[in-house]
Amino acid sequence: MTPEVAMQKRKQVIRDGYCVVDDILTEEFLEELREESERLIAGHEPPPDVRYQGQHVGVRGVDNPIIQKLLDWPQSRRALEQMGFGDFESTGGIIILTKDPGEPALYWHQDWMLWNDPMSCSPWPQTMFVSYYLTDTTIENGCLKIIPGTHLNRIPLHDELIPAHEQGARFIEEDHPVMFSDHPDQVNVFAKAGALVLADARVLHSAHRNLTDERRTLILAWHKRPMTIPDNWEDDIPGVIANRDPNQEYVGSRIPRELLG
Ligand SMILES: O=C(O)CCC(=O)C(=O)O
Ligand SMILES: [Fe+2]
Repeated sequence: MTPEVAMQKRKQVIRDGYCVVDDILTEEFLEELREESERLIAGHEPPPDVRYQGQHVGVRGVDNPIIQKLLDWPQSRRALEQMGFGDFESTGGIIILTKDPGEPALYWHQDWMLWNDPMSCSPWPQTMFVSYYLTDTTIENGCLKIIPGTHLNRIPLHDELIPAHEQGARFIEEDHPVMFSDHPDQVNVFAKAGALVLADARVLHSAHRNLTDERRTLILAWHKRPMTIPDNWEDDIPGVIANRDPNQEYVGSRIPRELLG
């Protein structure tokens, strides 16, 4: 990435809540990840409640050298640094998420779990998923959809959603009219295999159903930065963050209340 492109991607993450950086993984490493993910999936019995996310296999780098190699992948590290996100660290593991042929869509959700913490309204990202799709993604095979800007700004959909994952959405019906809806502002995120898809945990996202006869596999690695104002932040800092007490404990919550504008 040239410095200009990196700056443009950084701005996109801050403004829209996501970006895609092409050509991060080599074809050889992708092949290794395809084989390893198939091996891990074969030894896994998916619990029925995660069917909207697919297999949902969690693997820690300390337990698997190929996964550790992905978490340490120099091109990904370099891309994060070039975008000014060098203070993000992986949580040490990944989740393999699949959509097998015919499997349903993923519901609208966001993944930030600290909505009681003033840091929730940071104009910079605090938690991001670093995702790699192992096949090219299209509407037909279940690509990601994102509603740009929803990490910072409330839209009516926020107040109509059932909270993500274990907090409710795993147990909804496949024809839920809101959770699986199309939104006029949604963007389909087409990712080439080996690209890095970066998104702010707060942004509203979902994925299409897989209408093809091939499995769509995603390896998702959560990354976090410290609960501080970034050293390289030059824009305004919200008052609630400037005055935030770092020693206070905030009860976790997946529901955006007053801290989402
Ligand atoms: O399947 C995808 O493309 C996205 C997965 C996701 O956002 C999640 O499981 O939280
Ligand atoms: Fe998600």
